[in-house]
Amino acid sequence: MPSPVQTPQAFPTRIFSGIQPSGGLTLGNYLGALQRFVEKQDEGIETIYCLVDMHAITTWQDPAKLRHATREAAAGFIAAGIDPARSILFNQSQVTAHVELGWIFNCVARMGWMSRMTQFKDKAGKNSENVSLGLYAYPALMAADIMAYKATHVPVGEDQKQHLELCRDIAIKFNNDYGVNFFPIVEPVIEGAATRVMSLRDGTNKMSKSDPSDQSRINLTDDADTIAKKIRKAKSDADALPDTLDGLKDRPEARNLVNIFAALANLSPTQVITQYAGAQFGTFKPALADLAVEKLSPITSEMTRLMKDPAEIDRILGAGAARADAIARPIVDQVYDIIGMIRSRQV
Ligand code: AQP
Repeated sequence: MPSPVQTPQAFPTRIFSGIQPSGGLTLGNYLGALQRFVEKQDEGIETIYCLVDMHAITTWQDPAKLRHATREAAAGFIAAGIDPARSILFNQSQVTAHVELGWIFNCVARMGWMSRMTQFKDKAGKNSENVSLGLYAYPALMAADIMAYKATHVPVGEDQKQHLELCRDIAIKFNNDYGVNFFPIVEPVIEGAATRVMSLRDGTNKMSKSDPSDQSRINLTDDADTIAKKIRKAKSDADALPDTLDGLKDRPEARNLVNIFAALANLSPTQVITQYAGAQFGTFKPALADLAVEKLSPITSEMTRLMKDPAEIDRILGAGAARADAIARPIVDQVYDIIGMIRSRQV
């Protein structure tokens, strides 16, 4: 019987996070995740960012569109400020350690844990018999993505909190099952004014790349006119903005627009509400549209420029994958040794 070892061991701070190239990046991805990725990189922390294409195929993807979306997401990361020399930027399928550890974690995670994942319930809906097994197992692969690097911190939007709790449970169970203190217990980094950006059509639904309505989201590829139009048409209400955040309690669409403003302007929602107390949406929305265009247009233009050279994007992803593999391979090899796999193949 292995003895549970829970001696706290210092793991060096290492950031890992990913985004699925299951469509174009949205303002939700940008404010909830990408902005944080850039901040962490600029703080000088070791940062590893991954386009999780293996997660994307948990729902069927047209191969040509998947390739395009992966390159476009890479362009989005770079345009938003990720420097491939300082951060490791790559696509998941080029580093096989992820799926290898993912399988091992499938054997660690419990069915009961997976069944409680609300994102699976939301995505599968009434169709749970017909969705892929991969969609169900997704959070175990996500835990492997993080643990293949022994990452300690994961910047994410609010919707990923439960998956990170599962990652912690898997790491704890692995450490206990094998009597080791091998994996760190990861900390979610959920920061900023817009950790859950909501749909522009319905303030109770998350803004999502896969929402059938393009009007529900701002894409990082939208031009200035489209961004301004989508914000002007965003669902709101007939009341003026209140003078405290409490006044937005039952006004999800208004709250969402205030949060988006705050995140884009690098202010707190309270500062925005103080500035716009008493303003009608006829005043607030154009101000928000101008701000969004000012912040997003340079990113869109740079993405367009980068997408003209897909071979260069592929080169960056390949170089990032080689650096990622150099970290993950020895970790996964140690996992094989811990769990009792023979590794005698000559390389
Ligand atoms: N609306 C959002 N607000 C704040 N953060 C968000 N994120 C996604 N949507 C929002 C954060 O972006 C990171 C990458 O998410 P993902 O694309 O890998 O998966 P997702 O959460 O399932 O995003 P989508 O847009 O809803 O994708 P689809 O439609 O393909 O399922 C995560 O950190 C997430 O929190």
